[in-house]
Amino acid sequence: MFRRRPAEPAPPRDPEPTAAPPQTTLRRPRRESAGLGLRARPGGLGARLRAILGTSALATDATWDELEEALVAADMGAVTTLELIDAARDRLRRSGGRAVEDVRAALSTELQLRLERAGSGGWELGPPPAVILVVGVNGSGKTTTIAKLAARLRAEGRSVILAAGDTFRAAAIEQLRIWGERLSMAVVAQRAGADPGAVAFDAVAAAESRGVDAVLIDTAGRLHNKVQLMAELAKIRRVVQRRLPGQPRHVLLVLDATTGQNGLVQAEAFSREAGVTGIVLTKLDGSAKGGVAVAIVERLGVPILFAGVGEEIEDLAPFDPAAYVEWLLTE
Ligand SMILES: Nc1nc2c(ncn2[C@@H]2O[C@H](COP(=O)(O)OP(=O)(O)OP(=O)(O)O)[C@@H](O)[C@H]2O)c(=O)[nH]1
Ligand SMILES: [Mg+2]
Repeated sequence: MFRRRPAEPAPPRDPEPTAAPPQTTLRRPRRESAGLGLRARPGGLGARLRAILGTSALATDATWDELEEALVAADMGAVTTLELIDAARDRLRRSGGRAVEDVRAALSTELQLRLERAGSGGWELGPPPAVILVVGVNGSGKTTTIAKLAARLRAEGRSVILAAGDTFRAAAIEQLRIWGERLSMAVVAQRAGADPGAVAFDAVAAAESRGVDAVLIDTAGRLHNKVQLMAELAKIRRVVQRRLPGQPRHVLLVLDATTGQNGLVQAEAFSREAGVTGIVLTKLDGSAKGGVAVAIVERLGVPILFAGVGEEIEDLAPFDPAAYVEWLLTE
């Protein structure tokens, strides 16, 4: 799921029509295989682990202390790290292992257990139309993720409508329209400043009457204040629910991996108040740390469903805990 590719500077956000990326031939979403194309990360956790575990054949207390520091430095968070180290030590004690390769294996197992504990793969759409609400702070990658998901769904043979629920900025509506054109997909939009609930309602109604499989609703990442933002998201959910009981099927929280532990506080707020069912962790390609995924799942109890690994339409991979842990501990 991760590829070897040098990090590139991000282009400016919210392109106006003239600044839109050149029309390129859309490639199909990449096919995944576990561990495919692990990306090298200078200064990543892997190098640090090799240094720590390479100094002696047997793990000592000092080894565990150094591991603890390395995991915290990789954004795993102090609480998660302590708990993880304890669990890995326990696991080794029970197995009688003390060699450094046993330490690595124990860490790997415990990491995977934690990532899988919140469940995984829960990405069934159910009966059409499936409504997918996409939330997250501004700049986290919501709109880009919607385009990537739309392309993925279409490659699976499903029809999709995009809804421009971020009515806060005209540029946001335009950005989704551009994606709609590139993907040849219908975009339901109103003017800037319109009620996002009304946009969601229109999109759901259009999906019902046209027999569309999935509605992806973009939302604002920032309003005048947080209370307003949460109220707006709640209203969109209510509007959808009233029209289609049991929907939205998914509320995806888009989180930028490079914001590390800071992002987690915001994530908790969204998770509590917006009824988040799954996470998309974006910009893993640009994150030298990346350990935040573990802290997210531990703190929110919500599974990571997809990983954003670049800015192109195909740069979205189903989150595979085993491949992720391998990448985290190796690169
Ligand atoms: N490297 C990288 N860049 C990404 C990824 N996902 C999104 N981006 C970039 O992040 C920037 C912001 O993405 P948007 O999709 O506009 O973010 P947003 O959450 O919709 O932002 P607002 O509409 O302002 O709330 C853009 O430059 C994207 O190309 C990713 O997985 N990797
Ligand atoms: Mg956006």
